[in-house]
Amino acid sequence: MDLNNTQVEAYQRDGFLIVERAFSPPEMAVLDAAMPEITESPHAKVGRDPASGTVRLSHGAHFYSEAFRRLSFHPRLVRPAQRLLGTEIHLYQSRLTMKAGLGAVQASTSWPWHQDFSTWHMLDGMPEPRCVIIFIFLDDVTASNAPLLVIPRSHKNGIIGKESDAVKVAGGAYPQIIIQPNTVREAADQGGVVALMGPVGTVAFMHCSLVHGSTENISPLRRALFTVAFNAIDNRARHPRPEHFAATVVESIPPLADDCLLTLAS
Ligand SMILES: O=C(O)CCC(=O)C(=O)O
Repeated sequence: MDLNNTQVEAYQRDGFLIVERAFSPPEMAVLDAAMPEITESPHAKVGRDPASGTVRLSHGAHFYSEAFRRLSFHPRLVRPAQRLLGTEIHLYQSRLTMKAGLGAVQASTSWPWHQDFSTWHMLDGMPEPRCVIIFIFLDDVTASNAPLLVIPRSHKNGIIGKESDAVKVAGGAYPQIIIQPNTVREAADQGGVVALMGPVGTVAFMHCSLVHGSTENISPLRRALFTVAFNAIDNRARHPRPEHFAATVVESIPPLADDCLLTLAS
């Protein structure tokens, strides 16, 4: 999958781009079958919601799940990321964020407004916001099941949160710089708010400085996103956290075939 000039311009202008059905139903079935490798593996770095016990966040599945390794290095993700960043890239991080549905009253699967780059800059020493984040929709994402919300064009304002506003998120997994309400309002006055929605197999490309967040999923419909973050190869983190959070070994991407998910099934 190659992006055309209009798509690249839209990404550069808005800070995000949605490509519907980038992966076919048989490919998504391979990934769905592999989900327990993340949610039930004793080796997975899983963050559970303390109140409900449901899996909320898990980093680094590309290290131990063959299906998610193939997804993470899939040419339909790697080639567009190379084009958007205009350089060679490495895989910085992969993660699953899941909202199991029927959000328990005390549980929270919401994500406050934030920028991923500010966290990576603070915790890992990523020098510049030259990283593209790609969400692969493991479920249909609709207005019902708490889609990711983004503020278009907010990637152009640099880091707009303060380190003193960092709070632990996802059941205490790591600190994240939260953007204060007035700042969110100012950004949304300029760019509005857009929900990233689409059928299973859709992918959304997002600039690592784009302001985003999401609400609790009280619907009975699961909403799981697998996320890969590709970083420019010359933008390596100066003091990365452990490998499942931030690549400590910066390696070029192995070439995989376009049908690599289907061949795993057979
Ligand atoms: O899954 C979500 O709704 C939000 C996840 C998120 O904000 C992130 O991965 O940075």
